Amino acid sequence: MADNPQVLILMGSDSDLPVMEEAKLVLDKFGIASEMRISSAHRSPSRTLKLASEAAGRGIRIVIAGAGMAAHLAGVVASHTTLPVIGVPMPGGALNGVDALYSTVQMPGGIPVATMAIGKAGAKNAGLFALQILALNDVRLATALTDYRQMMDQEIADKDAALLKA
Ligand code: RP5
Repeated sequence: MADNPQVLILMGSDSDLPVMEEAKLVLDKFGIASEMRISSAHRSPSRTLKLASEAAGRGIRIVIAGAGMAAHLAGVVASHTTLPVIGVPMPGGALNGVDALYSTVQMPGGIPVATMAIGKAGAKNAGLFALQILALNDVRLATALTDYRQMMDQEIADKDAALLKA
């Protein structure tokens, strides 16, 4: 378990882990400590309530919540904390994540969830979005994020140059 995690990465099932690890990878890359936990809005509601309501008191600053199917995890967490909650809809199930996308994004006015794309791209962006929030008060992190964008830009330029030569 990481010391003093700033970001709590929650997921509804261990089957979500291969996707949600993308968020942790990004946070690790930028040196931000996070904690991954499993709790379900439906199968373990009391545990979910405890994790959400105690998060701020433990020093957590942002919660990333990923769940699939009738995905209520991010919304339930958001209803029990005023920390920013970033939702990641999981792919899979009969509707391959569209159910989770709608369940996560369609929050009633008053309890926001910042919803990312379905699957690994969404989990990666959840990590980056958390970093962007933390960077508001962290110049080192803001600079690292600018460098990351420049690196992506350079990668595209390199691929374009290689394609031109091929
Ligand atoms: C959701 O149901 C979980 O977040 C997961 O995406 C989905 C299926 O869970 P398992 O049946 O694989 O545990 O609550």
